[in-house]
Amino acid sequence: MTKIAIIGSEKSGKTTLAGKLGKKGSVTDITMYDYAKNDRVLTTIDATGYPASVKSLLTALNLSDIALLCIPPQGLDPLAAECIIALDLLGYRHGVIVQTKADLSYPLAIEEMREKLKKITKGTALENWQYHTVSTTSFEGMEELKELIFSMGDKVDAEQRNLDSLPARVVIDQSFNVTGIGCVVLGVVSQGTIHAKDKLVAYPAKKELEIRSIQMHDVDVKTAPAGARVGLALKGVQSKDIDRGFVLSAQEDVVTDLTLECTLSQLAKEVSVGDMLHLYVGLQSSPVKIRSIKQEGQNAEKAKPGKKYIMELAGTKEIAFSKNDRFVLANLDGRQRFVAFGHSQ
Ligand SMILES: Nc1nc2c(ncn2[C@@H]2O[C@H](COP(=O)(O)OP(=O)(O)O)[C@@H](O)[C@H]2O)c(=O)[nH]1
Ligand SMILES: [Mg+2]
Repeated sequence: MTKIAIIGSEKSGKTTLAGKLGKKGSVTDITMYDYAKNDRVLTTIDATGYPASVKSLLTALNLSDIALLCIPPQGLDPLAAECIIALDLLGYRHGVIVQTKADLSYPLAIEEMREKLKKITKGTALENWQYHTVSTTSFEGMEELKELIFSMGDKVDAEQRNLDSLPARVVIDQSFNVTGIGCVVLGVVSQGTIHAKDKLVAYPAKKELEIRSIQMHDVDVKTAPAGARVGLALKGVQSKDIDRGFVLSAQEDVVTDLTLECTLSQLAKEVSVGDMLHLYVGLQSSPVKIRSIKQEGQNAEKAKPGKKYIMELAGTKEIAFSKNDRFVLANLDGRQRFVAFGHSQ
């Protein structure tokens, strides 16, 4: 089961490409496309709410294992650069830089663009990503792109087998009520293995529940491994108790204020004590105010690009997380909105 996010700047050909990789399904601020044939199951997520919403971008990336970053012949613009910064802050491991609309370019220009992109992404999480050229008009490179996605998907699947024995966590992206069944949620098993009849808790609300049944791509299954996109019928909760971003797990930390060890992006603007930022973890977000900034034990007024700090953040809503989760901070008023990544102290 392979899950990919298609991201990039406006008019880079993302939605057209997503439409060629599967059948259009649910639409919120992300749009899902499904494909299933023989053993191959592919979910493609188009971050349709981006660039208006950075949350849409982070949601698509968090629900996926592989990112396709689309760059059209016009090249990199500030939004594509913002996507690269987001991928770097997330430490996003698997992806392809897709040079789109090949029919509007020519081989030498495509090659030059590739060399330029390699320079720009040097030292970032995208440093070793593969490049691929496609056109959804002439279909050049489309079959090869699918093969590339599936071979990367096999690699991701093999890696995810190392997560199967961890405590189960399911990240929820949709919750609704089905007549005669009750609360049904859709989400991704981010680690561990879930089974029908498992008793878990929905965080951050701390609602106890039982998994009544599990579906993977509309097929009933008894268990689902790490990486699976699942539909779960739940006992003990109502759909209104569960929102996008909730985590089903045996144990999570729940806080509104927290202290993060943060590393600012080289390409972020400095931030100051008292600034309002947005905090993201998994599919959750909360506005936060910077209460204090410390560098090597000393109080500081400002945090500067490329440097590491301990920041105390005062939030406005409860968020659930586990020890190794990666947080992202953004300044929604900025031109380039991503600021930092961090881990809880
Ligand atoms: N010539 C050409 N046009 C394309 C290609 N892919 C997309 N387009 C066009 O580019 C425009 C933007 O595409 P869209 O998929 O909506 O881009 P998005 O904003 O990134 O989702 C539309 O008019 C598409 O028809 C392509 O491979 N070749
Ligand atoms: Mg689009």
